[in-house]
Amino acid sequence: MAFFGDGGSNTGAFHEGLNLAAVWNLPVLFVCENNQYAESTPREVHQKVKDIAIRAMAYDMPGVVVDGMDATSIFAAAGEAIRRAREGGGPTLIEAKTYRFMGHYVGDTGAAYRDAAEVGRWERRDPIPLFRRTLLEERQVAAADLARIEAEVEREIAEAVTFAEQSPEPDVEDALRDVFA
Ligand SMILES: Cc1ncc(C[n+]2csc(CCOP(=O)(O)OP(=O)(O)O)c2C)c(N)n1
Ligand SMILES: [Mg+2]
Repeated sequence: MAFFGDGGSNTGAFHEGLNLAAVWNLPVLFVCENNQYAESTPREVHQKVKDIAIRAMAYDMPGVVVDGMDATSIFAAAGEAIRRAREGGGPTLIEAKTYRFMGHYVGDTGAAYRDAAEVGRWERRDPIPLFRRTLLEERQVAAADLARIEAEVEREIAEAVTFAEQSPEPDVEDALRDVFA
């Protein structure tokens, strides 16, 4: 599975990757997290297509648009693509339409290029509370079970932070490990 953004889908590597994956019938999921901005550039300024998923057509692979705020939809779309890949059906391009609530980097509030009303519209569809509601109302999951899972995750994160802080500094050579260039 390869994850990238709407901006990333304009680069040569994206098109070359899809082309080769299609030609070699590789078991790959290309997952585009379309959050409507490439850094601070709105999507309509940097690409003309309405749906990035249609770019799959140029490489003769399935392209799927999915509601990136809805975990259940993503699970279903990914499941289908994974099944196809495992059965030898080749790669799939999935475009998840979503949003970035914060800025692009620490120090970027996002306020310089997005108005509060737009951010608010997307925040109302925040995938985490949305999925919580689905679990409580449609799947009849008990609120106490969600609270217990949340507490477990909080503890796991706290342990990971402690582990990181107490671990020795990495070696300089580690900076180049797993880097392909
Ligand atoms: C080939 C290349 N061109 C330009 C950049 C500079 N750059 C860094 S992030 C970015 C925008 C990426 O947009 P997107 O893929 O939508 O990711 P997001 O900003 O949503 O995280 C750009 C142009 C880069 N890192 N690599
Ligand atoms: Mg983006």
